[in-house]
Amino acid sequence: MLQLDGLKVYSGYLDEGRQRDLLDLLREIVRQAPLFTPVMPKTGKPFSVRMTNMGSLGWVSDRSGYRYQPCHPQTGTAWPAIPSGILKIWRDVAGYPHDPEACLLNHYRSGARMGLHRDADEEDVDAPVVSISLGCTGLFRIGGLQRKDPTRSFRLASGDVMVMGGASRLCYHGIDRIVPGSSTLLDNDGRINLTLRRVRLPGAPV
Ligand code: MD3
Ligand code: FE
Repeated sequence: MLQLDGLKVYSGYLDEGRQRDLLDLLREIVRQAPLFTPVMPKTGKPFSVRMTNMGSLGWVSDRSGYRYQPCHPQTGTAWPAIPSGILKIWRDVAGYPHDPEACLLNHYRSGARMGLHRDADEEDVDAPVVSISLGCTGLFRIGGLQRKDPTRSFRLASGDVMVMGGASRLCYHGIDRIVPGSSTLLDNDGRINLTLRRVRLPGAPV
């Protein structure tokens, strides 16, 4: 286990069988809430990553900005609930007494990446973010509280679970690239990352 500044990586947290079970569950989720391609605020430039969500709130990005909302931007229906098997992982590793409202599913195809950014759309920044990786390895990069701070990088492989708590919660981070051929769990060198998040402050009206 790697640990620095509230960041913990549980390498191989999910064995292959549990990775497959989780993937089966996610296929059903994507049938209910299809992947969409978010675009950058203002410019409308599409992300290379496609997304969907589970939970009472889901993260979206469009020309008007980034935000959490209760419904899918294309179907207009509520996001599917976060499956209990996924909530269990949060309860096991988050060390936080409230369940997440949001589970963002990021789907990377070969060549997809996620630029350096901070997760700053949540009110409850005392809660950690929990990430679950499936499929091809992602080259993850993390820096400091300022964009110019030095960064380090490491690999997130299928079945790895990462907890970003404490100071690391507000650090810049991104995915430089996907390592082709590193997993056969998903077709076509795909990678899925789930991020579980608290959005509202505990006790805030729903
Ligand atoms: C570090 N996702 O969805 S997960 C994101 O692999 C996001 O899809 C990446 O960054 C992915 O916002 C990285 C790991 C992760 C998630 C949240 C963090 C790392 C983080 C929040 C703060 C610091
Ligand atoms: Fe992020």
